[in-house]
Amino acid sequence: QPIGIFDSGYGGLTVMRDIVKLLPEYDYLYLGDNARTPYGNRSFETVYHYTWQCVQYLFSCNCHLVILACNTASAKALRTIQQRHLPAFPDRRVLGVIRPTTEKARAFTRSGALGILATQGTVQSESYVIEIRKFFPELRVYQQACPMWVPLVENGEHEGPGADYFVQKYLHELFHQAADLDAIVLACTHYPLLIPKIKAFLPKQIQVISQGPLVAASLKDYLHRHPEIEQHCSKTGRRDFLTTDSATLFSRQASIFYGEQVDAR
Ligand code: DGN
Repeated sequence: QPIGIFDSGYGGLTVMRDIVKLLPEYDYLYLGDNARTPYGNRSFETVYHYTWQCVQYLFSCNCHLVILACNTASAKALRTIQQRHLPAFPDRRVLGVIRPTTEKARAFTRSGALGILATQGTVQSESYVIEIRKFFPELRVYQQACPMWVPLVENGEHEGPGADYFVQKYLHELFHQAADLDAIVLACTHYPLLIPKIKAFLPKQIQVISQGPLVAASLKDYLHRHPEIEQHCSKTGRRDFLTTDSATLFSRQASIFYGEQVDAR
């Protein structure tokens, strides 16, 4: 009974990497919906429909706990899945990546101004703004969609000179909204791969927050607080990787995100 980790494609592997580092003893089953990626610009209905299909598949593989390691899916599908479907599955849970990030948001910033960089879909859903306001109404949240960053990473151009232009462009647009921003959250699974470029364009005092370690810490805490779910999570250290598209292609590309060789099925 592995812990299921779902993403629209490869990006969730950056989150899984941190989860596995912190909780290596558990078994994990990753599912990337590469055949239908990217989710970033798709409608609410489509993202919900695709995500629920994949969650059901992970349930059928005996996952009692599924992490939506995708911001777009967490923003557009998580709540509907939890409310509409989970009552029929009393011993299954689906968690996202937005709550583990937003509940820590106060610690990110001293000035009280926080930037959120994400896909168009995540930005339009306003999920980060709404969640942060719930916990920390005193924070000012500024969002910036970065639609070119996912394609740059997916095409292996994130370290090349072409990335400089778009990294600078979106950071410039974000800081144009509020000059006193002192922390930015990379609220999309792909963006940690752009960290060297992002940091190169920012003054040192600006904090750049990746979600992976936050999600991993939150999962550890969740498993501790929910023994009724934890007991269903097997611990043999196994990792399996599934994709809705070509396994060969997935295996070739995945190591960029996961940091080590992946053999997908
Ligand atoms: N995994 C998505 C996210 O975190 O928003 C990015 C990839 C995509 O589907 N656009």
